[in-house]
Parts: sequence; C-alpha cells; structure tokens
Amino acid sequence: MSERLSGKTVAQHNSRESCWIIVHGKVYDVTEFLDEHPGGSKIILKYAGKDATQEYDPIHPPDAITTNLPLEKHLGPVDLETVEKVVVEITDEEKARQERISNRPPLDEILNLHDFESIAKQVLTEKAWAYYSSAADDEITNRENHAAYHRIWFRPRILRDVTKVDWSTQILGHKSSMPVYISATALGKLGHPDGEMNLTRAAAKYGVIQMIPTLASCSFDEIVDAAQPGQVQFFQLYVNKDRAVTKRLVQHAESRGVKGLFVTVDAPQLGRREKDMRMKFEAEDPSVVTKSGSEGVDRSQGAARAISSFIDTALKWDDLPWFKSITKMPLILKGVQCWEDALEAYDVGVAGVVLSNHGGRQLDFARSGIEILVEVVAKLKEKRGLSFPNENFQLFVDGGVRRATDVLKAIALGATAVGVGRPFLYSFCAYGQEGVEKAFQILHDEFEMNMRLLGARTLKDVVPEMVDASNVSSHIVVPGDNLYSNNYESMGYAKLKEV
Ligand code: PPY
Repeated sequence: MSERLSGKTVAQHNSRESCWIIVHGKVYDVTEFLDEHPGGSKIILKYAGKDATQEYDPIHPPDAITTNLPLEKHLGPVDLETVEKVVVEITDEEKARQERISNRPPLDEILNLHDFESIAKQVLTEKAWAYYSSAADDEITNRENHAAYHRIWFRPRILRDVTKVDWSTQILGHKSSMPVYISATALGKLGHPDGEMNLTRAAAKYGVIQMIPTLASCSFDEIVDAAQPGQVQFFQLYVNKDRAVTKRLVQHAESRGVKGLFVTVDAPQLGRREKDMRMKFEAEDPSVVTKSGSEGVDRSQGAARAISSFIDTALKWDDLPWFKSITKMPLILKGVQCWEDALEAYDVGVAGVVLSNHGGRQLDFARSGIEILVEVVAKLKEKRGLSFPNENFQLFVDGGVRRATDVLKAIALGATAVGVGRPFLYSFCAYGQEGVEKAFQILHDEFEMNMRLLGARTLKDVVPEMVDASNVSSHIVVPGDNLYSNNYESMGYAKLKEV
C-alpha cells in the first residue's frame, strides 16, 4: 500500500508555483492545470494545499479530476486525520437561504409545475438559479416558448364514455407512462446533492424515460447505476471535437443499455446567457479584468460558456453516417428548427428530431418548438406523404411546457412526446426526489382530467381536429421585453398648471 501523504506536506503546496489539492481523500498536483481549469484558477487557488472536496462535489462528476489530470499528477491518498478542516464561512446571505429552505411549504401545497419553479428560485444559490434560469440575449425566445402554447385552443368532443382514460404511450418503441420524457439539463448538483439521480429514481417509480445529459454533474455510470432493471434511459450527446472521445461516450452508453442517442445540433457555440455571465462576473474579484483570446478560456462568460470549448463547431450533415456506423442506438437530432432540416433529417434516415430551441438558451428569436411542429407536419405530409405521429420518424418538441394541456396540444399536432427540462430540474432543487415524484403525480392528475374534458380515451383520440392552431405562427403579439422596458423612462403627460 502506498504511504499516505500528511496534511502538513500538502499544505506546503499552497501557491501558484506549486498547487496541490485534496479531493475525496486523494491528493492532486494541479499546478499545470490552473490556467486550463474552465472555472478559472482563482477558485482552485483558494483551496491550494487544502481539502477542496466540498467545493468540487456540487459541480463536477466524481471522475472529472481523475480523467482530466495525467496519472503522474495523482499523488495518492492523504491521511485525512492530519488535514485541517476547511471552514467554509457562512455568509448572512447563505443563512437567509438556509432559513428559506426550512420554510418551504409542505409538498401537498404544491399544485402545479410553476410552484416548483417559484420555490426553487427562493431556495437555490444565486449562482445556480442564474445558470438554470438564464437564456439567450433578451430571453424573448425563452418566454415565447411558453407563450406560444397560449395561441393554441382546444376543440373538445363530448358524450364519449371517458370513465377510463389512458395517456400511456411508446417513445422510440419503449413504454412510457405519459407522452413526456425528462429532457437533459446540465449541472444538476448545483441545485441538489444527488443531482440527476433524483430524476432517475423518481422516473423509475413513475415509468418515465430520462434523457441523461453529457454535462451531468453525476457521472454517466452513477446515473445508469441508479436506474432499476429494465428502466429506459436515453443519452443527450454534445459532440466532442475529439471524435475518439465521442465514440467512447456513445459506445459506452450503448453498452450500458441506453436506448436512444439525442445529438444536440443547436449549440455550435453557446448563447450569451447574461444572467449567468453577470453572476460569474460579480463572484470574481471586480478588480481583475478578464480577457479573452491569448489566455484561452474567457472566464467572464459564465459557467456554461467556460466549459463549452470542447463542443465541435464543425459538425455537419456529412458526419451523420459516422454516427450510424458507431452505434445501433436510434439517432435523433435535438434542436431542429425548420421544416427544411426536418425533411433532410428524414431523408438521411435518422429516427426522429426534437423541435427545440434549447430552452431559449441559444438563438434568441428562434421560434418555439410547438410552432415549428405545425410546419414540419404539414411539409412532411406534402413532400413525403407522411402522417404523424409516425413510428418510423418521430417528432418531439420541448421548451415552455408547464401543463398537461401543453403536452396534449403537441400530441394533437403530431408529436410523439414532449421533453420537459427545467420544471423537473426545479422540482428536485426544491424537494429532491420526492419533488420529482410529485411533479409526475401532478402531470398524471392533469392528464386524467384533461383527457376526460377533451373527450379522448387514449392518445389516439387526441387528433389535429381537437385543436385550433391557426394562430400559432402569428407573431403579432411578442412577449414583453423586460430589460428594455425597465430602462425606458416614460415621456409623461401634459400636466395641469400647479394650483
Ligand atoms: C446549457 O447550459 O444550455 C447546456 O446545454 C449545458 C452546457 C453547459 C456548459 C457547456 C455547454 C453546455
């Protein structure tokens, strides 16, 4: 057995010249990694010579450090008894947050998915809330995603025996208790110590399919290990410039039983999420001006942008046969935004597309998935004679979904299922696994009631004639531009003479 290093030895390496840190009882020499750390060197230097586990855990998958540092920098175990405990100063702000956590309402007072968002906003750290809730530029698309559902109205049918209603379905040939799957969202441990595993465990109980994110904070294997035998999971892929890494990830996912590969195609560069950027900036020492270019990673760009440099900006249609050659998993393109690309996807023979704008986090003024669905269904019918839902080419939609009625509108218009991201994320940030279970239960209750009120016994009865979507692509009413309006000073009115 290798000898344990003492805390005293580690503590001597506490500078930029020689920087050792302890993570999970092991010592790492990160001196040469300091300037490559996507989160910046400052945060590592804060823990130079010390135990960084508490800071490391919420953000990184457990194997991030071991896979990123060359073996010769793994210095071996430390005798933890000899390591000075890191006392994390509890700020007044943090105390107030803890108080808010204790004051959360009981779960039975949570009535809808909006409630989770409201609680999450109050109990998350500012940084986590900024990262999760942020969206691109003026966040117009982010708000439009939900608003678009308001332009679709129901045409319910009556006098059908709706004693028994069933909204279960099949997604890529796999049973799902509802036409909803958990869409990928990154960095789950920013909001709860169990991160994405909260979703896995709740999904097992409710028969819902989870899409595992490339950038989860739990490791991929932890998330797969947390699943029950037979539980279906998909994998969301950010394509790495290093195709060997991509191939390894994809084939590992397949070998672990993942049933579908959702390749993200709307993020060659991450959008500017200014809430996230501002938070990062404020957290840093304001006297340090960060610059981009020569130093590589521009650290002023927020948590997401900092870790996105691995994404392949050169990804193109011609690469798709390569994906098909390395896996038998069905391939789905996530982030298709017009009928022309949906048609091309169909022609190259992928299994489906997700009509999505990445939760409004990429191109601002991109249209909502539900609006794109309407044109995709019409054009694929016209040009390829397809009808939807279609087993051989499945259409998914995500963004802005908060109610079963939103989902049912998408189903009526031809979607196979709908992805829900932030609401499930917020439900575990607010209440852990139980929160996610409650979110599923809420959707269950909403589906039951709304299927009855629509006059639909199964999803097959939820047909295009059940909705009026004639205004879906009308953009005459745009969502309010909050940033602009808050800064704008009204001209005021003519006033009466003072009396
Ligand atoms: C997002 O934040 O929208 C993501 O998709 C996750 C992410 C996080 C960090 C880098 C790239 C993508």
